[in-house]
Amino acid sequence: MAIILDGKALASKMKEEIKAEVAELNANGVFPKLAVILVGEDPASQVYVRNKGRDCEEVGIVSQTIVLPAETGREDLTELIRSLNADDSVHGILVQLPLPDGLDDSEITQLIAPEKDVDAFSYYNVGRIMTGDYSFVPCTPAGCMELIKLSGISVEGKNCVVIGRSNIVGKPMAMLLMQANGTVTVCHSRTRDISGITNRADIIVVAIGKQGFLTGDMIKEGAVVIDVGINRCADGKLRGDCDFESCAAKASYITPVPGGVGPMTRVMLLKNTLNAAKIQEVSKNV
Ligand code: BQF
Repeated sequence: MAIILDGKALASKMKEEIKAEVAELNANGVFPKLAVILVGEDPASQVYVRNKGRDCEEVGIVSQTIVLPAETGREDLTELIRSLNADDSVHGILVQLPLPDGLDDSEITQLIAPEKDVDAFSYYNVGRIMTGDYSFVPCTPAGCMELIKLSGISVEGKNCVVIGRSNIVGKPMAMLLMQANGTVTVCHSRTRDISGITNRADIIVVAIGKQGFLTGDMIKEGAVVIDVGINRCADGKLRGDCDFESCAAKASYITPVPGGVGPMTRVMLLKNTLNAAKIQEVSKNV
């Protein structure tokens, strides 16, 4: 029976540390600030944005949420991001994705100044992740890595399998595991014989958005299962991409949904914002 990795508890411990660091910066006259832009009225996005504001408040990071109508044009959004880029009091800028129809997620994301890009989606920050020389990591893969490390799980030399190849999770996740000296295989919708690959994995990260995809018969005894999936089911409950019961019966460690990767993802945004503030304030003083 697997040990359940309590992301919620680890995240609140990390929050306390971040809170202390923010207080220290405050004492030196630095007030870390995050600007969050929400375009439109997608209910899930509204919840995520509200939570981001709350998280900031809890650790003493100043946050500003800017809500724009779904019909906002790219010119207006561009103008807003330009003004936030130029605003010295703002250290981090985040555009909540997905954007409504008519706005291109990746085009808009690229407008954020790299030093304020706390989601690390800009090409500059993606490139830095690729080379292993980075200050921001996309929040979800960063949260997974932190969860793995804080749980005392070693990646070095392990067979790591990432299921999913998105730019936001799968690809950067593979890079971070490689950085940590894992041997990494990335599986996706065209992969043949996924079971043959997952059955040899020591560490599996699932991020495909298919509820219950990874089942116990696909993993080996003692595997570590990190579940990134967030699927809202017909019964109103959140479930992950793995079939929890059958995987937990064989795994050594497993993350629950909710309460696993999600809370770690949230806290990594705070960490990236704190880092952004530190870096920008240092560069102001030289
Ligand atoms: C949990 C996100 C898809 C698209 C845009 C805790 C979150 C989720 C789950 C959360 C996500 C997913 C966020 C749990 C932020 C993660 O306990 O299981 C927290 O708030 N997330 C987002 O801002 O945009 C998304 C997923």
